Amino acid sequence: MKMTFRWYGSKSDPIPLKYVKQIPGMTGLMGLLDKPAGVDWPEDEFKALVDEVHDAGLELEVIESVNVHEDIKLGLPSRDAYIANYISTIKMLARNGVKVIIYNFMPVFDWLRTDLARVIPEDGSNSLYFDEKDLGEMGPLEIVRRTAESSQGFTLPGWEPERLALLEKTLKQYEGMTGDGLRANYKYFLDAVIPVCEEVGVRMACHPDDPAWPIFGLPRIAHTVEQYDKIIKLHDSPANTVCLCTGSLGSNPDNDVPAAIRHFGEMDRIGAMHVRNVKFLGHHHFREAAHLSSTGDLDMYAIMKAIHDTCPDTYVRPDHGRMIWDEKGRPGYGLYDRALGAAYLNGLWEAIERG
Ligand code: DNO
Repeated sequence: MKMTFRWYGSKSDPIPLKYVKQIPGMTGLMGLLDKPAGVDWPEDEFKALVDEVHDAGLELEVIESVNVHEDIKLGLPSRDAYIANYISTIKMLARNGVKVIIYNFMPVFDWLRTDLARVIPEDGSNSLYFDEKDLGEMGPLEIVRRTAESSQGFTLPGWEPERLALLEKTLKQYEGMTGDGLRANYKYFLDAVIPVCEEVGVRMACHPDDPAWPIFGLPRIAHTVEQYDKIIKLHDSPANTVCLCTGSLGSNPDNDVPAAIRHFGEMDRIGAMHVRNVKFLGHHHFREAAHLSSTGDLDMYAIMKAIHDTCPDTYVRPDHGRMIWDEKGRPGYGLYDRALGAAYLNGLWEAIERG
């Protein structure tokens, strides 16, 4: 296992890289460049990021959120130009040492919550929260407005202003799109990019829908094991993999997360792992918990054991943390609780290895 940390770059992340390096066992980052979907990432900017990360004594082998342009997901004629940019970015990242690219194929929205700072009554910390009932009352435009307002001035992954400016138009374009239609467009994308990944030695890792069910009537096709099996078959290759996010898949109690890890781990189809815990509060209603098993509903030992047994060399990062100790930061991406999460996951790992 390689323990890593999501980091947004020194211009936008208040956490100094030196602090990340000081978390015990931290080997590198899941990094990103803050670029709108569809853009060919500039090599000079990326090289500067690589140098900065290496100077801090960390690796940069995983990149997140190379976002897929909506025109690709919608299957519009303009998709070919965006796919060409995507391919150029893949080649550039590979030239600069990247091994895994995490992306998603969710229409319009990336992850979604109805409250970014819900107080946890037991200890006064706060965390990301979702209640479908609140969503019903809000509607897509309202949820976007609220999320932007409560993001503490930080851009959130998947909630980039350029994308949201077009929201109304994009929602209209999806009218009538079915799961099969979206999958066909996904295949077109994978058929173009996966051969390039094979050639340059990069793996694409698809992040699950979060939460793990359709929202606002939009089709979503990556939130169960069966759906991921289909995705893998769309273009069967060791470079077509899953970013298995325990908290996203685990938001639906019907998903057996350790079994899912074992299923894809045994097939060598896990490119990266996001590891966090979830507390169920009712139907389509949950909040994010501390990483410790007993504070939520996922069995974190079983999750780490499944990684250990089936994909021990994969990249892992502690996922969203709570906001604790009065830290001010990007919701879900503070330093303190993610550092505690990494330490806990490393502790489980050591016990599994030695036991
Ligand atoms: C949320 C993140 C996701 C993930 C993207 C990958 O907090 O885990 O935004 O990075 O879905 O494209």
